[in-house]
Amino acid sequence: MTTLRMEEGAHAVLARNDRGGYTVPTDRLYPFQWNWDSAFVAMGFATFDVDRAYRELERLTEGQWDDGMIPHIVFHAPSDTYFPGPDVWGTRHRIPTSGITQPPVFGMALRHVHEAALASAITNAETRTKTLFQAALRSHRWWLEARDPDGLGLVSILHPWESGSDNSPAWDDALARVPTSTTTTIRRKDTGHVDASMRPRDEDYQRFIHLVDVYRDCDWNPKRQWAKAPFKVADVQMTAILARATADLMHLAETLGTEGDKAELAQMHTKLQDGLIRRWRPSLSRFLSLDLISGNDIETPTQAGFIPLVAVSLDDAQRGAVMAEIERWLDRMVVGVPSAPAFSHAFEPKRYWRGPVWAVINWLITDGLRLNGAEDLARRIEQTTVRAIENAGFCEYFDPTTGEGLGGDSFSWTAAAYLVLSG
Ligand code: 2M8
Repeated sequence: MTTLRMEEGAHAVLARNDRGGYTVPTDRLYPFQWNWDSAFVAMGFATFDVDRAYRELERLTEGQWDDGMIPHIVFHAPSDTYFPGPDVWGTRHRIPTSGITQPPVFGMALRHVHEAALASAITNAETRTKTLFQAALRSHRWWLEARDPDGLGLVSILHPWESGSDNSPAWDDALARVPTSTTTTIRRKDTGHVDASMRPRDEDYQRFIHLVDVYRDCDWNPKRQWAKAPFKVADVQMTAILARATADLMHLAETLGTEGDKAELAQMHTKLQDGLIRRWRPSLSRFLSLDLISGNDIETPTQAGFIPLVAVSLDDAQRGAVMAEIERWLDRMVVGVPSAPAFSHAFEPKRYWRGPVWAVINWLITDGLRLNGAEDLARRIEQTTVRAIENAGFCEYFDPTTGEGLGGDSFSWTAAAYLVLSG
């Protein structure tokens, strides 16, 4: 298909998944608004409809909690095709939401949308950006207070769903300590939409829901959750996205923020960058997350180890090492970067976050490679991603060994990634 036809196809996917100013990731499998999906989708909309891009972010902030947290799901309208729904979460927000969060791509998206608005001269852009900037700033404050109370310069996830890489092999050891017992009855819906072999296992769901039960019993209070959490990982992917989004907010603050905002953001940024730099492991050529319960580095190789490139400047030796390591992960793959490498014992090329390629992850990795001067490698990854989408369609994710499209189809963030990466 020509690029133009594909662009029209991407627009059609976003239109089909539009539920009135917000976009569901895909029909039925994910029938609500998801946090980081919407941030990527807003950047996709910004390539052709800046007003709609703003709406996506504005509708997400309707779910923002008074303490600043932007939840991982906003349940704008009821649907019975997804588990766990609002009744399981039992949060008390005006609009029902989940009780956990997701990677704060929001700040990156806001800068992107604002710059698109300046280029297209739409009215009210400054006011809209300012309101969203304040929402983003409140959410970044929440991250540091609630998820880095000990001042490590690293933010933690208390649930694998927060990472966005739900069943990543990186969580295997930490998740194995979480009991499989639940007070909530598990009624999976996902395996009714997608083949079970491509989804997390039942045992993963038992542990996921055990964690939801624990935090609901804490009344979703951040301090109580922190004290009770049986799963607590200082995640380099999350921290890198937060650091990068903070840099993007600093950029916006130059023209839209107060002196106080600028100073606060600069302080956050330094702290997060310092935290990330300490997680570099030269012997593995990657950044490692830290299991705060065992105190151990998480050495299992996953894509998360490369995401800090979006936030830190590598020195020459680090840049060469990362590039060589990524090349090793691409070896014999039809499309990379796999979410776990083929040489890992955990590699499963079709099972969700345990090997498949995700277009939005490649978007982050190529962005980080470019920031670090690795233009050729970035372009190569971008081109194979675009080709995989052209061959297989706007699928949720791709088998790196064959390029086969997997999971849900007509997927919003894959359409957004196509618009941005092929542009
Ligand atoms: C997947 O996660 C949800 C839970 O949040 C699920 O499987 O039920 C992940 O791929 C996540 O990163 C993504 O945001 C979400 C919606 O696309 O689906």
